[in-house]
Amino acid sequence: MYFLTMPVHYDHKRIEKKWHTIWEDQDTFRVEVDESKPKFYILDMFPYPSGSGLHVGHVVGYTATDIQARYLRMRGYNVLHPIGWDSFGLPAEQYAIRTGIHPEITTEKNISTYRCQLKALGLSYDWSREIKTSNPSYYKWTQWIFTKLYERGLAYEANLPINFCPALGTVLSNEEIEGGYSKEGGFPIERRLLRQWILKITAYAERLLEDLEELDWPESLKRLQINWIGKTQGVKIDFLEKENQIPLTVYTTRPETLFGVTFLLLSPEHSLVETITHPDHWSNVKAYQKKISSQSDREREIGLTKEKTGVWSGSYALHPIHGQPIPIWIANYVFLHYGTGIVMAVPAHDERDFEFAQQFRLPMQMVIEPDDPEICSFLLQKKICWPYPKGTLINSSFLDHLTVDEARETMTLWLLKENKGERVTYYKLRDWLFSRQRYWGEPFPILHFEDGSKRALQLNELPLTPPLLKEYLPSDSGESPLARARDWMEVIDPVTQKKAQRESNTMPQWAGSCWYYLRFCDPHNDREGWDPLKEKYWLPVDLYVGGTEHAVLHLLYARFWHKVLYDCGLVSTPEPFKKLRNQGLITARSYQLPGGGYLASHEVVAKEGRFYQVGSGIELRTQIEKMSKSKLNGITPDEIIEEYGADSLRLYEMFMGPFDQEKLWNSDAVQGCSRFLHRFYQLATSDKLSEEVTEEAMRLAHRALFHVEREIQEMGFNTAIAKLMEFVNDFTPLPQYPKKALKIVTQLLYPFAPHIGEEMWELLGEKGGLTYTPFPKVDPHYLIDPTVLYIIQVNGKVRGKWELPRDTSQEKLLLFIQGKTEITKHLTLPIEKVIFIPNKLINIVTTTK
Ligand code: ANZ
Repeated sequence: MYFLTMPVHYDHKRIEKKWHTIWEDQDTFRVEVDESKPKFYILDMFPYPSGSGLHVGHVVGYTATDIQARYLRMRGYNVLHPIGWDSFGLPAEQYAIRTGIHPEITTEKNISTYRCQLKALGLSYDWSREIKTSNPSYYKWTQWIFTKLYERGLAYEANLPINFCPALGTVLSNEEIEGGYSKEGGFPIERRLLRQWILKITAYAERLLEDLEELDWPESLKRLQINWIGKTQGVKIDFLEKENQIPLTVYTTRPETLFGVTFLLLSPEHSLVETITHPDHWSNVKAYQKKISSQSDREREIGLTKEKTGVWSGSYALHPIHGQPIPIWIANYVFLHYGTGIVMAVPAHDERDFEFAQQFRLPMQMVIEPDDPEICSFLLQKKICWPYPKGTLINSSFLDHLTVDEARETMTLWLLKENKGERVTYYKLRDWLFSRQRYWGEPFPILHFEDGSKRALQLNELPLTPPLLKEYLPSDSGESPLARARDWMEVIDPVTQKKAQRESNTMPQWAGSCWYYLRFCDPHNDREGWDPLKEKYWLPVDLYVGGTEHAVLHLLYARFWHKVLYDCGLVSTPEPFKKLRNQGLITARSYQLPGGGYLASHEVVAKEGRFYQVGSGIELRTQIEKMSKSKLNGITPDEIIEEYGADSLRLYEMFMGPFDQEKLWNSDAVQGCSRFLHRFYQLATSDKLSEEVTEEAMRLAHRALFHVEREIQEMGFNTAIAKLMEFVNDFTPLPQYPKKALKIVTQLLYPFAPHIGEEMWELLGEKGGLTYTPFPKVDPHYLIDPTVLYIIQVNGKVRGKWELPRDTSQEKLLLFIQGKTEITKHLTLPIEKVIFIPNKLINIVTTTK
């Protein structure tokens, strides 16, 4: 009996260490351009090496790409699978401010932690391509790309109202603030005017939109990008301020509602606010502007459904058609950077304007009548808004009786003819605020001369490294700490011999990640950012995997830079990332004491669905949320690897549920995966192993192959693993373990659990490792079922169902039936005819008497 033999212990520590050494010594995953092979470029969104190291949530994406990489190598692809570090960033600088320790030192320490963690997972990266964005040999090229943008007029300076955080001493982007406070540290934000570098991403709005179509990205993600770019087509209409005839141009997508305009709205930051405000109202308006200045546009946009605020300017504008005066207001829901920053308000047909009009008791004029008379009379009675662009025009002079669509076109043509309007396309996308007042970022390769002119540094002057500082705190004026290093800031330009000042701003963290996938093609090139031949071979990235937090900005910024490089003739594809997939979030339970303060899971006991502090017995509040260091609910891969090994961890991460969905972590469940690997390992060490092939074993192996391969291709990893488990269940009871069958399934296991995969391959008598062993091919013969379910009918009534050998003939079937009383009892009358459908059904028709 086979279970009498002692199971061989699956020693994950020994096996994983052994294979790490072999892979490292043999440089197994190192790749070079090889024109004889098809290429496949698999990229992870490279991490920011934070102080807390990796938690198991990060591992989901890394494991998925590793599975793909290992699978495709066996399929004969030349796979580029690199990793590096997005190593500029605010936390290291904040730490430097507190401790005086140079960010470089902190960053390097964090990187070694990350590197060890990733290596322990057995990820098949080509480590010879490791890069970090804060390395001068890397950011030399980030600076060089900036000079390309500058030369093309895509980088400019402007004084902009920005979100300034006095406590952090820096400008923050809209995404870095929440509710008027910085996300990092929770400090208050003010709006200030500062000289900034801005990148003209809006010049690429249309292409960024259009080219999305060709990409194999999740539809939801494309939609986010489409909305962010926010293309609209409408009309600009000229109004005049009554007193001084100051032109006020509004942007509308609904010109047909022009007769329904009852007031105009200006954005609080609009440059015309002061000019058009009546002097008696100026102090009111000014106070209002100050109040608004602490909120960012995006926040106001998100707060759209919330409170609408505003103030009257005391002035009027003249309606462009009938010339009646209409009041001009200032309102928080009008954005400076969208359209013209001035809106014609139509409260009867726009919900925002309706709410505003209600609040400030402003008049309403209905100009569209819904076609349903019931709704129409209801609206008239209740005096509420009809926001749908459907119905017939009323109260609108020459537009009366037209449908909304007809009226829109008629009004547009009228405005064009009268020279009172023009057609325009607008994008919600705004230019990219590209400078930060920080130390730990790429310095701008720019010299400012005394006469106001400037020059971008040439390639031979790069990299421009920042000065060594002792103090990293920005100055009170909001200027970057670099501005304090006078020796570094003030130079005689070697090219023009003129006195010059360096730029004290630095680039945002986004910069380095805009092009890192290009550097991976040729990471050690010191003459060029990348060799065009290597770029041509490797690009585009065939599969890009990362979290949804980068769904908009990183991807948009990287696509923008790529397109600029494409226009410069420096890259060969218009898009960088062909296929993209997002990993789902891993959540974990957090436990909080009633008075605040979190506990780690080992300090908690569970009883009947409730949770208590060990020792004290105090009941805890619990929540399922994103893993985080501060909530003590983060699990590190290290602790799981120590106990169960990397293969079990990898397998569990993939088995938890569909790759792109949110999943709840459960450390205890890793054990199940570990047990499964143990059982798998027993097969390869069993004395039932045989050189002979059995039909049954091959059938199980080929069926597993068929399903698992398909699932890998579809990123259906959890179902692939379920199939492997099914295989082990079905295979274990077999009397013999044909090696040939086991080898096939070992190759299937290898992408998921590569260490044990390699070890089993060796135990099965193979040499030379699995990485480049050709992947097995499905033999369709084994997919065909040897038995089929036959339905037996008598006179059209089902009397029985049996599993019988495939291709059983009619004669054999009738013979079989003769032995079954449950059928023969219905066959008392002579048989008239037999209807036989091979591999399906037999219907025996008898005479009626
Ligand atoms: C009159 C009108 C009547 C409008 C109506 C809408 C409905 P989308 O379609 O999202 O592009 N708008 C224009 N500029 C704005 C700004 N800077 N801040 C806030 N809102 C602004 O939105 C276009 C519509 O948003 C425009 O059409 C304008 O209101 C408003 F029944 O004009 B509409």
